[in-house]
Amino acid sequence: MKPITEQHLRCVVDCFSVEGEFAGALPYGSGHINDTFAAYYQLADGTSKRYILQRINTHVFKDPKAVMENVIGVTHYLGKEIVKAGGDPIRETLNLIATKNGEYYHVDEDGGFWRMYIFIEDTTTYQMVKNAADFYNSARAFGKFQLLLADYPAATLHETIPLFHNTVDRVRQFKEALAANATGRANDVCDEIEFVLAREADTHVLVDQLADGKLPLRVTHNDTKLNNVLIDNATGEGICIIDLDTVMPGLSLYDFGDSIRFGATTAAEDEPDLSKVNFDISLFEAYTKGYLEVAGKVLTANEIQNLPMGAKLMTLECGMRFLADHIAGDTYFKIHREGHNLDRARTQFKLVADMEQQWDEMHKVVKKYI
Ligand code: ADP
Ligand code: GN1
Ligand code: MG
Repeated sequence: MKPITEQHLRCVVDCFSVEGEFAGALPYGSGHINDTFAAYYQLADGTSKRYILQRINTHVFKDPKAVMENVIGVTHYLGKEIVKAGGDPIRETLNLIATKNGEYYHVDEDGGFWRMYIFIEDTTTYQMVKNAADFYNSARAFGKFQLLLADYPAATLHETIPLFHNTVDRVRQFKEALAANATGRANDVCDEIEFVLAREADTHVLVDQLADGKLPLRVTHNDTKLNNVLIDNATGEGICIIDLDTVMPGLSLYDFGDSIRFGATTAAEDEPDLSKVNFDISLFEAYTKGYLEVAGKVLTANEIQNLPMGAKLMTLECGMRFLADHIAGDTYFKIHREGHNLDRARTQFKLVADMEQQWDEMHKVVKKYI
């Protein structure tokens, strides 16, 4: 996608209906996909206010209009549910800012898709779990998100990335990247490739149960990283779930599993020193407790039984995606150094191996909170 100049940003923000004088925008956050900025405005009373300004990654989201239809539908629905429950719809869900044309997105002259959200102040997003309490609180927030959307008309949602968490299809895509070997890098990562291929049979476990009607399709978030929940600075609670581009029908196990792969670990997702990367069963327990306390009442016995498998498969899948992108030449995830996607892939595989070693303990933890 085209680099973004200050001039370009000025033109874009001018299309949104915002009070005050635009004072500049700075890159914000550490998402791997969209271009995110904090846009600052000077108000007449001398104070300033900021907004989140984002350019949707149209290489990843091929139909950005469909993404926006989902986001509009889901945020409006959540706003109403939050009001019904006596909550604050401005802090507890994302709120889109309209453009001067009364739309919720602006398409620039290069075809870039832009949107703006109210900036939810006095919150923090963590790139790594600092303590079990934050992780527990994030679990409750993602559990609540799923409950609030339980009656959302799923048929109206667009599948913004087809087969997003279909682990069987992810293996197919992985093999495609291997066969193409666009960078020649496949030759240098034989152990990692072998690690994935040795677990190919596992990748069928959840997909097959979904096809056989043994696991229910729900409205899920599908990108439940810790940095996609805003933690309230005052209360420590997970107050708002953000990054709604992948809200689609999916499995509860995808949401549970993706949180575990990112959070129940002793190191960052991209830690190059694998001796620092370990699956942390006490963090797994904190998350399981929080998630089941809130979402447990609607989950089936079979979903609960499969929580460890959700964790393992989402971790394997993510590792496979990072490795495929490394081999393909880093065309999907943003990278900030040479070999970044390979480092990311290796942490995921280390976590998978650790989970396999602690498989029985993981099941024991789940049983404790049923
Ligand atoms: P990406 O899809 O690239 O991950 P996100 O939508 O997650 O982009 O946004 C990136 C970061 O911006 C988040 O991790 C969070 O720190 C911050 N952020 C996004 N939306 C808001 C908001 N409405 N209020 C405050 N911070 C936000
Ligand atoms: C991406 O957008 P972000 O950074 O929250 C990716 C997720 C991966 C994650 C790995 C649309 O999430 O699927 O799990 O990176 N999002 C998309 O960190 O592909
Ligand atoms: Mg994000």
